[in-house]
Amino acid sequence: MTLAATAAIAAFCVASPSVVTAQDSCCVPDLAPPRVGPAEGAKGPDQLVASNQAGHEGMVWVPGGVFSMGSTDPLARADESPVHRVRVDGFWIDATEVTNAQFQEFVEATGYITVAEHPVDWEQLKAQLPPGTRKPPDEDLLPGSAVFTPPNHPVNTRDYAQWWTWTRGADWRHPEGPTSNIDGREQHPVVHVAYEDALAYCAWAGKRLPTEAEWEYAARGGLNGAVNTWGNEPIDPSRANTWQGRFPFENTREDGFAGTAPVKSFPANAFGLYDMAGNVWEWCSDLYQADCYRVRQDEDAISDNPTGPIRSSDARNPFEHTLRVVRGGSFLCNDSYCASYRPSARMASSPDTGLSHTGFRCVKDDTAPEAPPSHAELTNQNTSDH
Ligand SMILES: [Ca+2]
Ligand SMILES: [Ca+2]
Repeated sequence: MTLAATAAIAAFCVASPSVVTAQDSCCVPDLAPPRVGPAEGAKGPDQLVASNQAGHEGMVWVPGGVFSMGSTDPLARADESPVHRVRVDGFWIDATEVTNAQFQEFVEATGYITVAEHPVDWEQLKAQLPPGTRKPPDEDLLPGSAVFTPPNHPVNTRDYAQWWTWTRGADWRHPEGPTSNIDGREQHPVVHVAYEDALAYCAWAGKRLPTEAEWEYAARGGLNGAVNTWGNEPIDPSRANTWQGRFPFENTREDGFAGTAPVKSFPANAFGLYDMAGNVWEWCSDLYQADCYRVRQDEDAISDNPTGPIRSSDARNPFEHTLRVVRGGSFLCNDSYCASYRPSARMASSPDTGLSHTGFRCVKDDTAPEAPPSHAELTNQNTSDH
C-alpha cells in the first residue's frame, strides 16, 4: 500500500471515528483523496454543452405516479425508514448502466479527463490529516483509484482495507490498475467514475442523473412495496450480478461473474430496465441524509418530486457534507453482508470517489412518447385510404 493510500485511509479514519459497521464497509468506502483540478486544456463538467443529442435511444419512458418509498424489510437499514408516499413525474431513463463503449465515445468527443486520472492534491489532502503529517513522495500522489482486491483467506469484515487497495494508475480505462484494460469489456458498465465525471457525461449527452426518488421508483418497476426489483422472491443467481460465497475471500460465481457483467446479462424489471439490482452502484443527484425520510414524512402527506436535502449528513462520515446517494448495490453484494441490491437500499459516497464497483445511468426530461395508434384508429385510417 502506498503512502497516498495510507493518507487517504487516514483521512477517512479522522473523519469517521469507529462508526463503520460490517454491513456498511463493503459497500462504498471513502478512499479517494482530493485531486488537482482538470488538466490544462481539458474541459470540466461545467464547460461541456450537450453535443450528443441522441434522442431516446437506449432509454425507457417511465410514466409518473405515486409510490411507497423506503422499506421495513428485515434486511432494510434504518435510513430506509419511514416508508412514505412520493410522487414523481414521468421521465426517460437509460435502460442500462452507462457502458465503457458509451463513456469512450464521450471522452473521444470531448477530451474529458476523469477525477481518477488527476494527481492527488496534497494541499487539500493535508487539511484532512493530523497536523504535521509529512508530505509523501510525489510518486505517491500520482493518479489512481481504489480497486477491489479480494484476499484468499477470511479477514476481519470490519476492515475494508483488507479488500480495497489504492492502486496507482487505476481508472476507467484500467479498472484493475495500469496493466489492465477494457478490451472485450465494451458492454460492461464504466467504473472508477466520480460524481463530477457522471455529471460531465450527462452534460454532454443532454441528460442528467436521476433523483433518488426517480431511481427507486424506476427500480421498483411498478411493483409497489416489493422487497426486490423482481418481486418478493428472494435473490438467486439468475436474478442479478451479486456475490455468491463467503465475502470477501470466496466468490463461487454461481451467477457467472466475479466482477462486472456486460449490461443486460440478467432479466430486466417490469419497466424494461436492466441491472437496477447489482452489477455496479449508480450515482444519484441527491445529497445523502440518513434521516431525510423522517423529515420528508413530517412535512408532506405526499412528497412531490423530492430532490434531496441541501446538505448531506451521515454519522459514518460526520465532517463531510457533500456526500451523494448511490443506489442499487453491486457485484459485491451478499445477504450475509450487504443486501444493497434491494430497490430501497441507500448508500452515501464522497463525490470525488470513483471505485471499481461504481458507475451510473442517466435520465432525461422530455415529453412522453406518443401512444401507439389504437386498433380503431388504424381501422379508420385504412378505411379512409381506400
Ligand atoms: Ca457475481
Ligand atoms: Ca446497477
